[in-house]
Amino acid sequence: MSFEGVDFYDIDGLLTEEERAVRDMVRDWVDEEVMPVINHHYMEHTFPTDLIPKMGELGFFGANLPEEYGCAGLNNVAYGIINQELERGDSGLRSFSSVQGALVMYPIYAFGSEEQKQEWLPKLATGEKIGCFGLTEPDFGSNPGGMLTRAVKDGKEWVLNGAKMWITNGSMADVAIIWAKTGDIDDQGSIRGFIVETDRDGFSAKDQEGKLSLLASDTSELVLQDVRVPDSALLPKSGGLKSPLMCLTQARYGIAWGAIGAAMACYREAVDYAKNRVQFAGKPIGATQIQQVRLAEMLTGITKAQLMALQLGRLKDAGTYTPTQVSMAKRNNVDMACECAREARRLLGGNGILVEYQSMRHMANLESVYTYEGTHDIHGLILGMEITGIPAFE
Ligand code: TGC
Ligand code: FAD
Repeated sequence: MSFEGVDFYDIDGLLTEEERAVRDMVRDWVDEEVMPVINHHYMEHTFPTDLIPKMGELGFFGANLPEEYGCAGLNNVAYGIINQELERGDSGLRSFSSVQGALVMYPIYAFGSEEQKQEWLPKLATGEKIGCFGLTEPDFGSNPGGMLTRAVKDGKEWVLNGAKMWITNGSMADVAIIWAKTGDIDDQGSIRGFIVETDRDGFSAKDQEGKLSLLASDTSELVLQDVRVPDSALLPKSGGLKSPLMCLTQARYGIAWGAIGAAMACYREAVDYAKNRVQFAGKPIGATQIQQVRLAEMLTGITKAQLMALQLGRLKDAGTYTPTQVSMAKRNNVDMACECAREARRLLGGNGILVEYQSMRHMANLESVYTYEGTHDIHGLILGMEITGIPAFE
């Protein structure tokens, strides 16, 4: 599939040679390895696990982390572009990579000891080990600071008890980053992160049944019942709710790019269909004003999102970006992608509900992306607080 026409403002011209090379490499890999199998996995509700080693070999996991830990050491724009191209394939594929890199490798990198980094990062970078991130609980989604999961010190061990909900990669994972309170249940400051191997006694994971979105992705519930881990499992530099929220900022940044990829796939599909589908008077539907305006709106939304993501990436590389800027991009770009997917599906008529076309798969996936990593509403409230200085969460 050609991508001419989904770069209306010559974003390519703003990229370095290395960033373009990364984009072309991931794009080709997605076309050759992901597109032929994704519908099968979506319909079977399975994640394409056989792609994991190659994703590791190509350097997708934690691609913006340093080479000394086996990572690609790319800048944040190139890292964002990887997310864009993976999500052009499927949001489930980008989710897998986001969780592995931004939510498992990043906390080990940012809050771990040197021994923890040496032990875990190279294996997570190759995909030899798979990780998940347990923050959300059944009664604490948008408000993770209320979490009930506890870690209590017992000699040289910690004992963890609690339940985590909606955990991407949960049933596939070898290791879970678990966030738990080590002090009073109303003390957000006592939240610490733990590296928990999933084969420890008392740890169990169960697939989330009944999903209608992100079907080619593992989403699970975790239960920790008197799970004992050594003191060395504690991420020593983690402290307070701020630590998991810092991880979310990394993942939200990747999503701001990823959503553009899903939107690009839907737009391309809609353009091709509009030019070829003939109704009334032997003319393609793309000759009608209503479909042309529909396509114009999609391309405008994508172009604005591309510019936002690129500038955010440049700010991140300069070390001057803020979590609130990430919130704006996650919120805008995912919303834009939801609109694009829905409009593309509608343009395709009856064919739009079939799995051999991509738009409805992306449309369903993007409903999860709209909700996870901070819902659209929560990012609106984060922005509102920045603008007014008044928190409106309660
Ligand atoms: P609040 O008092 O505002 O903040 C506590 C401390 O954290 C700091 N902070 C951040 N730091 C870095 N990045 C961010 N994004 C940050 N947001 C806040 C803040 O400055 C403060 O620092 P300090 O030094 O004063 O202690 O905390 P709050 O309890 O009022 O919560 C605020 C709120 C609602 C914004 C936060 O709880 C939130 O973001 N809620 C949304 C939860 C969420 O996004 N969950 C995602 C779970 S993981 C997931 O969905 C994975 S999907 C994976 C996939 O498949 O891709
Ligand atoms: P709730 O917080 O109950 O929100 C319900 C509704 O109320 C939403 O519309 C929300 O915007 C709104 N709302 C909430 N608070 C307010 C308020 N103060 N003012 C106005 N409106 C409000 N979590 C992890 O920890 N790890 C993962 O790997 C992970 N993967 C996920 C994968 C999938 C497919 C999904 C769907 C979720 C995943 N999550 C994960 C959880 C995700 O982060 C939460 O679903 C999300 O944070 C929202 O929490 P909730 O579902 O409990 O909704």
